[in-house]
Amino acid sequence: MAVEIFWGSGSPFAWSVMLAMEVKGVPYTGHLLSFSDGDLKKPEFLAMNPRGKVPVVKDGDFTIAESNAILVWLEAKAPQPALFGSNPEDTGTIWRAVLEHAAYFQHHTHAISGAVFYKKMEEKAEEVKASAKAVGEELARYEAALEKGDWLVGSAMSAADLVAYPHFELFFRLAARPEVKAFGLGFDKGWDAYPALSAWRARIKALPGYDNTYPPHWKG
Ligand SMILES: N[C@@H](CCC(=O)N[C@@H](CS)C(=O)NCC(=O)O)C(=O)O
Repeated sequence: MAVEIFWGSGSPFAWSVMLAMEVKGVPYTGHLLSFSDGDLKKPEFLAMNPRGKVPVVKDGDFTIAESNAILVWLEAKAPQPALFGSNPEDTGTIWRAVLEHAAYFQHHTHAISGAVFYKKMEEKAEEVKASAKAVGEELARYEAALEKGDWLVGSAMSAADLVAYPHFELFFRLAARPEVKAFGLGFDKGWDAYPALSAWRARIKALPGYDNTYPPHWKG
């Protein structure tokens, strides 16, 4: 039986997992859930993940939530191509990049996206500006890293790339909204302000199966 993925359109965490499935060539059946219809809070979903968050993966009787945990499970199930390195040094460095992204990038973009989606930009202006500054500093780090190599860690694509990429797409999409531009957070040029990141983005977009993972509600 194919692996089942419960996901939501535009969830960067679910997108990372789906990209990893595609890259590893693991067949999966997707179950697209609706945030607005409350699918993630229905008893049958909460039985799989009491936190009511996507992604969740089911493989027969085994169920697992948390995107990074899913990636590690997937790596053990389908080791090639390796996403967590093939020697101790690469594995440690990839994990460092994955954890740094969670610790220093995601919660800042989360603060900004929360303010945008809940229309609280004015109310949370200080927090939004502080987070935008932190995001800018982190993007400069990523740009510098990608000026030195094609991938975030070492010479091959890894979990570090697949974890970070969807969050960048989501952030630049948010930054392009008129109400965010009006706030003058400094990201009006979007990806174009980051040539090395843009070249990396093109490499990710060229991955096999990429189109199957693109958020459907962003299309067209
Ligand atoms: N740490 C979790 C984060 C998952 C997460 O926050 N998912 C969001 C979508 S991007 C979600 O399901 N939110 C629904 C909610 O919190 O009600 C992971 O890595 O999987």
